[in-house]
Amino acid sequence: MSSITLGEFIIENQNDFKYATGELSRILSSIRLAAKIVQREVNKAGLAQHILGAVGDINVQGEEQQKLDVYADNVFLKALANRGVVCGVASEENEDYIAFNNQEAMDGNYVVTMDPLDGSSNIDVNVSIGTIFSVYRRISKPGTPAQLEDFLQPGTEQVAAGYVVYGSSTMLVYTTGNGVHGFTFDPSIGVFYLSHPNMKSPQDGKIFSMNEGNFHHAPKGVREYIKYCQEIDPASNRPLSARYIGSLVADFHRNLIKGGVYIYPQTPKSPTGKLRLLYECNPLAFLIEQAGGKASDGKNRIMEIKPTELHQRVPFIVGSTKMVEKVEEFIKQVETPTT
Ligand code: P6P
Repeated sequence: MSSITLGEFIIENQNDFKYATGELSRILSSIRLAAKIVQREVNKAGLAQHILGAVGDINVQGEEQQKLDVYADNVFLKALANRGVVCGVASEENEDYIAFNNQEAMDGNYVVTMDPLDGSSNIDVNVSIGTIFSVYRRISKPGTPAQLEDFLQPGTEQVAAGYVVYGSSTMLVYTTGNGVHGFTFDPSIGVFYLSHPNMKSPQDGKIFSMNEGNFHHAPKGVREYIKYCQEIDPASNRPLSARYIGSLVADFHRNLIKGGVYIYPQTPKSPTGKLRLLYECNPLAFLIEQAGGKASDGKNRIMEIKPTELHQRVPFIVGSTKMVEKVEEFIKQVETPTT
């Protein structure tokens, strides 16, 4: 493993960033700090009964808030609020966006969208979970509180995005538009080391990830694709393998490294899809495109969708370019059958 730490890497590469004023470096450093704190709690969650179990509150997604969800949200908010470069945060755990009200923060030029602990239903069964984040430059006037318009920007406006996967090891993977770089945490000294420089998504793969409990309710084009994956055709390496952890960051991370496609389509329970555009789909779309892959809603490039609300959901197909395009092809065939 490289001996370059995340901190050194951020500093060494901050001039790649067109607004290189050190502000983005400070944001990434605050995310690094928060990730270390959350990692500590996630890794002892099995022991720390005071953390486990649902708060009992229901978050805006209608899901029971696990205490670790709430804890992670607070840790990231505090880390971001204290750096004076972020004026506001939109988080899965909060119905409205949070506009920091101290003057130093209001002078900040950036906003962050985040899912502080995605896949939290897996917390008490010891399955990998993750944090997902996006960074945008604000649109509203510096020196004033953040506004809704700052958060409703298309994903093409992201200046940075990344995730932390709390798994067999903890990794932080991010991009500032100059490739995707992965760092592995060494808990013995509390440092993230560069372990996966310049990550690239294989253009094709043998893994498809979908909750096949939704199979019969998914759009026909998606059903046709899943059947295509299951057919026997050695010439095209089929059948493919189904791998679905039920934790987006873990499924995404595996597919990014090995090649694969993750599909969360429209379902009767989630007629516009389950995953949220602002803090799940857009950050992962930025990362996968930077790694040479693709992300769409089945027809449109995820990052070109203009958000209309904070917790907007979209159908999400993300991963190896050839696999995403195959899904889009099946969807198109069903919608525009050849005569
Ligand atoms: P289902 C977790 O709640 C999440 O947002 C993603 O991490 C995960 O991929 C998906 O939902 C799982 O949803 O409906 O398959 O349980």
